[in-house]
Amino acid sequence: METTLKLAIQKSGRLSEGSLELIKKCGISYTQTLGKLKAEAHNFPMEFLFLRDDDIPKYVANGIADVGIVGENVLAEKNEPVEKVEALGFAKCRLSIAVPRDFVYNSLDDLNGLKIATSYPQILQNYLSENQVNAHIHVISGSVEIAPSIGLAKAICDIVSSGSTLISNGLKEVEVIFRSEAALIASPKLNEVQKEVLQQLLFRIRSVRKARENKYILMNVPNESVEKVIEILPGMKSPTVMPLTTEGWSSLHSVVKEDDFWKIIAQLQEAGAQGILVIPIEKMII
Ligand code: PRT
Ligand code: ZN
Repeated sequence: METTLKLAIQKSGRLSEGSLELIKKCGISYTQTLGKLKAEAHNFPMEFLFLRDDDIPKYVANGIADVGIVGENVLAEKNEPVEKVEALGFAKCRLSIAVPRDFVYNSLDDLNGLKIATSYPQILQNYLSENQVNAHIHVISGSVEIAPSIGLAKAICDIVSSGSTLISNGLKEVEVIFRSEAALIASPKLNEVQKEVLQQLLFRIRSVRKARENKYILMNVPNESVEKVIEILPGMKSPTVMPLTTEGWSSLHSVVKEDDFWKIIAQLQEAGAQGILVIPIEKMII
């Protein structure tokens, strides 16, 4: 198949698994050879480039790749001329300022005059400037969390997910300055064919993500309770109701949001629903 769109994804790291899983769920298959930097899709006009995440915005900007999957934090930090096409909902994290546990912190003013270690000088500088804080940014490329304990800086600004890294380094989170998730980015210079392929990819991504948020639900309901159960179900459209061979009972099918499901389960049972099955949906096109 002729390649038209080159997609840059992280070679190995926190974005790799989510990126590859999404591609797979989109029905795009490829053979990855260990150690290789490139792979070609078998059934979609796409080629993959496996890169370090920090390089992805630059490569998309200069045309080595056409589209890419990267954290919004890296995208904001690198500030390359690329377009954010879609947030993808995985690799969620935040960029936060943290100080030693015994630091008496009341407000951003307490950071004035301090040295803050970070790998995100651009985002941090923008935030400090917006808030009229005068602090010194000390750029380090890794292990930012150890900076205060070795006397390199009084505070840090780093990626936080569960928060356990901060805690185990004797730090506390005091300000969230940026929220991030993986995003699909694209070069502004795509040709018409590439734009069309990107739209096809986006259509698949949205179908996969919609499906992931929703569940197919089936249950048996006594006929006299059908109306009541339908009222409880926040379904896509009106649910399907089919008679069961058992006299006086119906089978009811619908689609519910996973989050909603947990809220309504007790109400459904109370209304008389039995044999409730909740089934994952592969793709959802609406
Ligand atoms: O080698 P390469 O340069 O490609 O990878 P990398 O080491 O620079 O990045 P990687 O794989 O660590 O992260 C890639 C992207 O994943 C980041 O740019 C974020 O968008 C996103 N992400 C999501 C995270 C985290 N969660 C995360 N927890 N990136 C880093 N962390 C680190 C953080 O730096 C800190 O050391 O995890 C630690 C904090 O985690 P908690 O759970 O203890 O709070
Ligand atoms: Zn990186």
